[in-house]
Amino acid sequence: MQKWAMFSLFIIACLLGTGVLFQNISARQAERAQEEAAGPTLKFVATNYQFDQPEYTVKAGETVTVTLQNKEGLHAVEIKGLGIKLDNNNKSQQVTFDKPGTYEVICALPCGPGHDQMVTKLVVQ
Ligand SMILES: [Cu+2]
Repeated sequence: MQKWAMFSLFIIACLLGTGVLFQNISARQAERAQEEAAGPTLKFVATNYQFDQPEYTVKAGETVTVTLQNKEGLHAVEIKGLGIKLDNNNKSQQVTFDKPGTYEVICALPCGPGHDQMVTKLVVQ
């Protein structure tokens, strides 16, 4: 009798485990589908005192979701010559880059002693 009870508990635990596993997988799939639906993205991750990449690339003519993530400190990002500026109040913007070229990207908010070094590049191909 006790053996049966243990066995039943074991089966229930297995079923619960499998359920949780599948739930995780479908949640991840939904997340990925959402990202794909959002289209191409250009994400600037800012820390004290740099951006996460020395160079970013986008394709000309493509509509891109440009976002700023302040991972450390408080920064703003400006793509020079295009009039695109993002900060904590306006973290995301849809942009279609029409003109191929290399654009200077800077931090547009005096953020501290390393502020002047917060420079990166955007290449529109
Ligand atoms: Cu700055």
